[in-house]
Amino acid sequence: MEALANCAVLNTTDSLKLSITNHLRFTLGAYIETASENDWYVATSLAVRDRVMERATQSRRQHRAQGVRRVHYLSLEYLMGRLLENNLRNSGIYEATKVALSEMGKDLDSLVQKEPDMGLGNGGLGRLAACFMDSLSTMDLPAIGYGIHYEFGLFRQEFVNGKQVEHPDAWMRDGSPWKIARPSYRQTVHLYGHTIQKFDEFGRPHHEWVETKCLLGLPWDIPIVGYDSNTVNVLRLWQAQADEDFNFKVFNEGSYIEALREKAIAETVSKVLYPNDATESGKELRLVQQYFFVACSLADIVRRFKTGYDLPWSEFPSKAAVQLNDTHPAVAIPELMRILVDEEKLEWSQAWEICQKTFSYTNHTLLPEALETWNAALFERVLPRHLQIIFEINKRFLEGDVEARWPGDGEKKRALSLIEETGGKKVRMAHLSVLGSHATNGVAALHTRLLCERLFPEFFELYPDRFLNLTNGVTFRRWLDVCNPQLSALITESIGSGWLKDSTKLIQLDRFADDSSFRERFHAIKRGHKVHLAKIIQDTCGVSVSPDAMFDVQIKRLHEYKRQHLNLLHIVSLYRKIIANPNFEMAPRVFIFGAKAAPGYYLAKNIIHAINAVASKVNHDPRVNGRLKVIYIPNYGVSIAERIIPAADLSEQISTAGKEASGTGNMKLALNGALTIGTLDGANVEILEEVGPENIFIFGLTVEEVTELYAKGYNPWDFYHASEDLRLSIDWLASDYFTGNQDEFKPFRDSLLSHGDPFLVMADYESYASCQAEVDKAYRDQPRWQKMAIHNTARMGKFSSDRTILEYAKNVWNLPQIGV
Ligand code: GL2
Repeated sequence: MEALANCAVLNTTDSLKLSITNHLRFTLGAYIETASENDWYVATSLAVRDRVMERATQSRRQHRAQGVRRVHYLSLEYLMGRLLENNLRNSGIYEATKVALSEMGKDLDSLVQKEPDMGLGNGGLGRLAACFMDSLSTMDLPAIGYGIHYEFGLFRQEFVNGKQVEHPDAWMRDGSPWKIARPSYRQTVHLYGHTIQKFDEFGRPHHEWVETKCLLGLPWDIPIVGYDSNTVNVLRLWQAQADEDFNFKVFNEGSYIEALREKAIAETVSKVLYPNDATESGKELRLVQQYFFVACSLADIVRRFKTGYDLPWSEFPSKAAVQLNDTHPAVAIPELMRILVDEEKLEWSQAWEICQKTFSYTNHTLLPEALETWNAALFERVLPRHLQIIFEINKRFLEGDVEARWPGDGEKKRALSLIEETGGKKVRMAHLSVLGSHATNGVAALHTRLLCERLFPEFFELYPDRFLNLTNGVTFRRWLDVCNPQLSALITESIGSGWLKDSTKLIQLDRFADDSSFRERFHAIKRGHKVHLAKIIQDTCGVSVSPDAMFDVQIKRLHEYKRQHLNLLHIVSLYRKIIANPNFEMAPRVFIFGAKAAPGYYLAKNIIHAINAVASKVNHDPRVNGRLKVIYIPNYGVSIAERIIPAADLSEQISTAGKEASGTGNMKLALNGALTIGTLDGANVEILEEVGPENIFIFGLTVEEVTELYAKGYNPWDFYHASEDLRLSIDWLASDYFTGNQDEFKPFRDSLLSHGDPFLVMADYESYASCQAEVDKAYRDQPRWQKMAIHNTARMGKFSSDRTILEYAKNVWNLPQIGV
């Protein structure tokens, strides 16, 4: 690996051995003879971190010396997973470290498993941020990721009698060798209080925010190692701490306990990740979290600008780009205005221009319930000055651009306003984000089109040039090289190295689909992963599955729009057919689910219970005779995904058209040679374009057909009565057969029938079931299936997050690639 030539001496087996043993002895105080597996994991990680930190410092120095523009990625979530193996492979020292450890009697692959997942995110949005961090370093782009140092990540899921139970995820109870505290960059954040207007000597008014409560933000840095590159950027996560002077008065009065109680309250701000995916709950603590990390991050960016350069404020955007990962950090817009107007005394219009040039915004969902709004009264209590600023932005906008474009049109003003007036005033964070930035992007072509046509039609009319599409991608390092090193090696052997950094090269694999000996090797790798996953399933679920059955996988958050229940109804239908006809022929299938439901999402939890109830019947029914197994792997997360994805044959991407903004699991699975059964939704549309209709299974209503169906009037009962298969399956599921209790799955059945089936499960069922019959036929023709699988892997080049990131760099951030 060329890029590391300058520190080659550090990367020899002997040097690594010395580092690891030194850390064992001097950092951990352990004896080599008696050190625990965890000690070995920590010592190895620290040895790797030493090498990485050297490059992080070099990168920072280089970026500063060249005075380059940096992107600052603001995200409330980062779903990083484990770091050791990824960092070893990305820095090209995996083999040397493996040898070093084995010479000391240790197995690297088992040490790697000691690392707890860093699960500081809910799902796709958080994992996307993690993939982007990998690509930013790999593509040599100057970047900093900002987020929250949550003490507890996404909850740990357990099933008790088939029902989800949540436990805290204490991922850093034992510390983490990857993070480094940077107390010298601590920040102070103000909250609550009130504003007063004052006048300067010329009688000009200005605002002061007074009698606030203070919090401190301590930054923790995590180095992000690029693949085959010397750039090491950092992810900077803020931990909330009580101000030293916090409630000093109470303390002095002798109320020691009371003072410490307040301190504990201050520290709850970074305690726990909100476990909601794509839905918001409007809670005060969430707003405080958002403002806390935004204020710390902007203060950090401003500090760097002021100390690094001697430039006027108008040059701020030429040094700093700030990307808002969804609306969660949108309060950054009024915060930067506050800094520029109140603290730096800039004119409003100049401050506003700087803001718009600095920020850009990614929208990740069209679901109305996920569009963040904040009750204005709550907002005012927590951030009184920011609400004033938002009102002022809104006033100038409505009286300026909107009035100029649509004079006297109250309807347009209502539609565009940053404030929703119905049912109590609410701040619309998506409108604020579009208005306060120079670019708004969707995350797949279809999603961006719907964003412009349906979500922001008026903004799109007013500012068409602000909107663009940037289709998501995933890092091929973690999602192929790390999770499927066997396939990675086969690809390199076949088309040479280079494809891991230039994914367009992957297409060279396409011609190997016709090579039967290649097909056999490709298939043997898949089978190896299936054997491995079968063992995990045996160990965690106590069910034995055959690696020769089709592994049909649906792994993602549990949500009605993702339609795990559509999958389940099809399973119930197969089960019924098998019982009715002992000779029913089908390729044996293992249906594999992995999904967490938001703890307060009652219906999603009912669906989990239903899947588990069906699983326990199917898996123990001798009449099934090996044709069907249903597996629900508990506690789905990044690490288990790395085991499931390489073992998958079929990838279920079956959301209601128009609901899944992009999806990224769809890309990871296809990259690892799973065929997709999917709707024309999100990035599935572009996967279809890449692989061709002969290599994918598409079913269901299109976005336009969904609209037509609603216009006609949708009645799920029509579909219930028209399909005997569907009717019998639903009624059976809602009977006492699966749990002994009639009412157990009534909520599930009601949602599909009497509550109107909001995600069109009934309407799409027949199309789905007949598409599944096609899948069955294709799987029974193994040479055909394997060809299709290879075409899928070969044609995924577009979906590398490197491509996505380079598009952001060119079209949004105007960022140079800097070799370090
Ligand atoms: C999501 C979308 O639902 C998903 O389709 C998309 O792939 C990701 C990343 O862009 O973003 N939006 C969202 O709020 N979550 C997502 O996963 N949580």
